Amino acid sequence: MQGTVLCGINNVFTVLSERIRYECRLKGKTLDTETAEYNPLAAGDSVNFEPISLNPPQGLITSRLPRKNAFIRFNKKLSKPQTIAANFDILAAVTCVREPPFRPRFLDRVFVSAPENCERWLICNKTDFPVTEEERRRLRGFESIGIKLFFVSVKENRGIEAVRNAIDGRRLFLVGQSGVGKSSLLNVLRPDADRRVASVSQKYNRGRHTTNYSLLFPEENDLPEIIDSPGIREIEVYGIDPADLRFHFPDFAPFAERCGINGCRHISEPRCAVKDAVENGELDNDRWLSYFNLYGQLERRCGSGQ
Ligand SMILES: Nc1nc2c(ncn2[C@@H]2O[C@H](COP(=O)(O)OP(=O)(O)OP(=O)(O)O)[C@@H](O)[C@H]2O)c(=O)[nH]1
Ligand SMILES: [Mg+2]
Repeated sequence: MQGTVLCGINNVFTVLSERIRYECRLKGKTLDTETAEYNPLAAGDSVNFEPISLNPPQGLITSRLPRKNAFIRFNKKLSKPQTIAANFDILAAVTCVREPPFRPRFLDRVFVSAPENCERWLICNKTDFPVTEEERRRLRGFESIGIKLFFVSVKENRGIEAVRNAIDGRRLFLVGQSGVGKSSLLNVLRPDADRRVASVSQKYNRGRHTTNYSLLFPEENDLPEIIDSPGIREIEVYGIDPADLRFHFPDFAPFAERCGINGCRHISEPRCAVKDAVENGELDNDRWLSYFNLYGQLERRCGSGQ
């Protein structure tokens, strides 16, 4: 049988197939996937499985079907790639400007890690807090690289309808730092979800995030299909050659054409038009810093063979 992985906790996976939720384990110790991964299956994966009982519904997963896409980060602690979600149509980075503070460079890393074959959204929640001109400018910058921007407040129920309408029957994946309100947003889009939310100070006191595993809420009763994920503290990008990183910064392209050196890395080369654009304010210095930091990270990892 085929089914969809809703979640996986300690190698027990909930697989939905024909409206029945099966509690599944892997058949054998590991799945035959291409690379050494921390988790071979993530919320959103399609799998083949053998049902072993119906009461309660249980099964054994035999293989993973080819993925359309995935959101993968490099887990530094485990030294392995970790898949947060798979097979989604829209990746929505959720952010806010206060509680927790705005971290645009974190968002840069999310979008660099996003697969190409999905729509990209940026949802700025908690707009009941004032957004400064500087913050607004940085947020608008994402629009210029093809990201759809929403301003919402779950607390004041503002902007939610626009998000709901834009989903349009597709699978939405919510990702972002802890405390920005991913689960709160999910709860208003899917009142049946009833996911636990907690204040940032509560999270801090508990020393961990409120949501601790990715969970897919499948399409039901005309409600949108959504994957909620645990807050990510850091994103180390994965699977990008440092030389290709510049293609993930399309706002650099119009300037890069004028660089003095063919294949300029925009790091320390002379006559670099990207650096010039940063210096004369045509390009955001913070965007270049993101690029510079990521370049270093990728190069170090390349050098260490990971
Ligand atoms: N002021 C304000 N607070 C909000 C808003 N939306 C959510 N919150 C609060 O922000 C806190 C964190 O919300 P969560 O939904 O748990 O955040 P999360 O992104 O799911 O966090 P993790 O599960 O830890 O990744 C809660 O106290 C929410 O009530 C909003 O629009 N405005
Ligand atoms: Mg959450």
